[in-house]
Amino acid sequence: MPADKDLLENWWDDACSGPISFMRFPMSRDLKKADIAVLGVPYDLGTTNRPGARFGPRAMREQSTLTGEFEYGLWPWDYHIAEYHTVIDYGDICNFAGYPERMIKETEETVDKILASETACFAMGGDHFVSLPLLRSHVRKHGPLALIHFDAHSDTWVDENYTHGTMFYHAIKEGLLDIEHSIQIGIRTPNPETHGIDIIFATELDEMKPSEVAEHIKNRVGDAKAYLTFDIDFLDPAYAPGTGTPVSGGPTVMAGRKILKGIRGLNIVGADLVEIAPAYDPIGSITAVAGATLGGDILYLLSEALRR
Ligand SMILES: [Mn+2]
Repeated sequence: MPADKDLLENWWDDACSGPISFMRFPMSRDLKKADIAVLGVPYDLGTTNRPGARFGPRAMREQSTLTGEFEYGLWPWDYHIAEYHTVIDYGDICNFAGYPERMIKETEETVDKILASETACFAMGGDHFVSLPLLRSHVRKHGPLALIHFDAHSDTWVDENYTHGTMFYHAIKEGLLDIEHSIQIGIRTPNPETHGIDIIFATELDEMKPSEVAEHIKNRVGDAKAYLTFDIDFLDPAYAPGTGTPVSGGPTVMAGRKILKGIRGLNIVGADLVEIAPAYDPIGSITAVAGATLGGDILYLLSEALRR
C-alpha cells in the first residue's frame, strides 16, 4: 500500500497535545485502508500476582505520543513507517469485564477480521494470557507459527487453567506453535519443562552481546513464519517496575531494543507487547515509556516483514 502522505503532512507537533492514539496513528476501524492495525486488549484476569495490566494499552498510547511525535520516525530506525505503510489504531477489545470467555471470543473474532483483510496486527495487553486468543487467530490465517518470546517467565506451566503463566502450554497442546523454530529469551524463573523450545536464560543473555542474541534468534527461527510476543517483565524491574510479576536480574531497555532491531528481516506476521501495569510505576511512567518505545520497534519489525 502507498505511503500515508496525509499522516506525514499533518503530524501533531507536541506530545502534550492532541488526541491520544498509539504513536499518533489515526484511530480508525477502516481495515480496507490499513496495512497494520494496533489493537488494545485491556484484560488482566489471568494475572497470578499484581493486577492492573488492563490499563496497559492506555498507558502505552499516552507515552507513545512522545515516541511517535517525530515526523522522521522512531530513532534509530532511519525512516517513518508511514512512508511505506498505513497504520491505524483500531482501539480496544471491550465489553468483557468479568467474563474471560467473552474476552477470548471477542479477541479472536476481532483479530480474525483484521487478518482477513490482509492487515497485520500488533496487540497491546493486557496480561500475557491474551496471547492465546491472539495466537489462535494468527495460526488460523498462517498455520503453526514460530514463537519469539521475550519474558522472565516461560509461561508453559502444565496446568489446565487459563492464566498468564499457562497460555503457551495451551498453545503447544493446541498445535499452534512451530516448536522447532521457537525460542524464549530472558527466562529467569523455574522452568521444569521446556517442551522442546530453545531458551536463552537471563544468565546466558547477560554474557552475550545483543547482536549475538539476535543472531542466535535468527538462526533458530530461520525463514519460518513467526509470532513475536514481548512481556515487559523481560526487562529488569529497574526499567519496568510497573508490571504484574517483576523478576530482578533482567536486561536493560537498550539491550532489548538492540536485540529487536537485530532481528529485522525475520518473517514476523504478528506481535504483541503485554503486562504493563502502570499503577505500579513509582513515578514518570517509566514502564509505559519503555513499552511504548519497544512497541514502536516491534511495529517497524512488522512493517519490514510486510515489505519482504
Ligand atoms: Mn512474564
